[in-house]
Amino acid sequence: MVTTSIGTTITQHINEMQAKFPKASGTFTRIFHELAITGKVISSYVRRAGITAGVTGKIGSVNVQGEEQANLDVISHDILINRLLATGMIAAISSEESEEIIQAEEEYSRNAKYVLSTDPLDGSSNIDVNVSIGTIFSLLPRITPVGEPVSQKDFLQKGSNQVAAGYILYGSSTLFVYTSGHGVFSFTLDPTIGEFILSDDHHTIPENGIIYSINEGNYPNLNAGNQRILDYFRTTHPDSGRGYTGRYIGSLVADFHRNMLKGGIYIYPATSDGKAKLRLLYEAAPLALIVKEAGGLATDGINDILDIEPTAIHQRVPLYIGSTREVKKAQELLGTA
Ligand code: P6P
Repeated sequence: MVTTSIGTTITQHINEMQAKFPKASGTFTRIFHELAITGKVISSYVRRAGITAGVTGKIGSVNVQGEEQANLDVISHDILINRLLATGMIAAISSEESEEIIQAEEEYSRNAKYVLSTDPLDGSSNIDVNVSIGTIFSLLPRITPVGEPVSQKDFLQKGSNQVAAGYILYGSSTLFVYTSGHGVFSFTLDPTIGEFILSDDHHTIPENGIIYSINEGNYPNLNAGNQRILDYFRTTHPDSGRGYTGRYIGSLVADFHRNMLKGGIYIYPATSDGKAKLRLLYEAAPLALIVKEAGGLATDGINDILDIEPTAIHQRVPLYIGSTREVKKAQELLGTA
């Protein structure tokens, strides 16, 4: 018998989640519907990057991070900003691609209850070589009074204050993964019908793994503690008597997602001069909320990522994130466990 069921769409899922919370006003639901649409639109650009003029390549400018901007960075930023602010449910957005926070223009948005931090397209240096890339988002409750302009302090909240976080992975398939504190849900985009279909309704990360993900080329620039970590993962898997398996494709969302499924650790340490690369608000904190909900850990080497009080919207932090055993081992080797 041919099944006619297409499974649970993200729309159904979001509506069902709202129904579980009688006091829910539907604001959250509206935001997530729009995030799903945004994922589909960005995915459509990513999937035809090589054949649509103006999508690949660099635009000849650098973002606030001093990183060259790819066309698709700016396209993704524009899509996300326009669609999410148009909901009237988001008061302002902080984006990797914009030095300043972007206030909603519409008067009605001044009363919105949420702000959003985002990396619209992380790993964009991989676009032209067809490696998976991703969108990361973090939803925070605003703390300034509604009706007043939003300020940076609405964004400078600990990661544990996030009401939701997620990523959209443009890989061999397009995945939408999120948590709002009630489990980690994963949806796969069915391109034949243009719908995200529920593919995992309670994702957990293995308590331990065999994978370590780090840019090995940074070894000479690492302090002794981080070199100890790298030496360990290269040589000493506790169950096999040899080393872990190195897997690193230089795209955080893709590396993180693989380790969420297979278990292991992703590390982007500070260099010995103390410089970190990854951003707290729209990379480390949202992924930390997801991994914690999935049973894993995320730290800057000393503190739980979710406990860090941000001081700047583009603040960078070292990141050790993944299975509990490997993250704890990394902290032990750093001497901070
Ligand atoms: P490196 C991409 O720019 C990114 O922010 C992450 O997606 C990725 O894991 C990391 O930087 C790669 O950095 O220095 O290894 O090229």
